[in-house]
Amino acid sequence: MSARATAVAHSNIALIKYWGKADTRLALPATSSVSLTLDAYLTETTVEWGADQDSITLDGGRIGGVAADRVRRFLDLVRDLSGRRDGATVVSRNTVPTAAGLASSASGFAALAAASTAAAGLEPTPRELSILARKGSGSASRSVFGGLAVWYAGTDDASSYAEPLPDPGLDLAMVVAVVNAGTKEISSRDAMLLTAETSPYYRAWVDASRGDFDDMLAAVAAGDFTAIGELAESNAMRMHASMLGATPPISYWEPDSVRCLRRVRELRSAGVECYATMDAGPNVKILCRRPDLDVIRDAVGSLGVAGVTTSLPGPGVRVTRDAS
Ligand code: 2P0
Repeated sequence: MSARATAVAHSNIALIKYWGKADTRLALPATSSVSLTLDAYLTETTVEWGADQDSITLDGGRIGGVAADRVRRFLDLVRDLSGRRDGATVVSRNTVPTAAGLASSASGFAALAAASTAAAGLEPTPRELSILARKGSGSASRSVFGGLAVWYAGTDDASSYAEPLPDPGLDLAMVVAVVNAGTKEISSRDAMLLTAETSPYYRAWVDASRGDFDDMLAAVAAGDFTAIGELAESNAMRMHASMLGATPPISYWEPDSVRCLRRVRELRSAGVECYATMDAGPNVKILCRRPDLDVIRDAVGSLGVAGVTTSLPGPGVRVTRDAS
């Protein structure tokens, strides 16, 4: 049987953020989160078992160091599940700028989870795949699913998984203002740890985000776009506030980030309903409804930022090829 498979996964942007772990060893988050999977950014990964040792190629270049160790440790999990003892050749291609706060690890580990298990002859359920992807990168648990997804924090390995959140015809869309697609100075993994260990605002973040999560589920169920947007924006600002309280302080913001946030407020004042969210990077993601995509893209584009991308909700992870 072929020991090779290719999978495609899309990135996701959290509307209620994951920022901090309850259990580092098990990769359990401190809080539950909600996200929107985007069609604009994806990772395609091919895994072939049967090598002497693991090798990892990303966007045409062999990777080593910490990034390769992280992939190897993930492949160890798949070896444990499948009983394989051989190495894997991993070839991955990103349309997401890697490590720029555009959720490259989310699409990356979701695609790796699907390709590596399919290539090993495993047939995980979507929930099992979400649990596995979580151990590569927390946000990857959500990229297993398309559209809106909810990741329950859980209390142990089996109860920390994502699943689709029914969308009552919200017609959601997102404009991504790329302020800087370069690699960030501090990884989200290190930044959330530093925040949890040193910020006096971390506990407040956890408490507030738990309330935001419950309110977001209610807002989605009610199809209330205004409540969804207001919650997403305030939850993101609260996450960044918790980082500013760390020692040393963490700030991913750049001047153009602030200009984009201001433009979002101006658009709202002008009657275009849209809301901003930011992750572990300077880029600003603007949640809106599909008919407003073009006017928002033009309004943000006129600021002269590095790039503007529009996106509709994207699909869940899928295995696209398994023949060798
Ligand atoms: C999120 N982020 O919910 C939050 C908001 C960044 C800001 O999930 O350590 O790369 O691999 O579990 O998933 C980024 O964190 O961290 C992230 P690990 P991950 O999308």
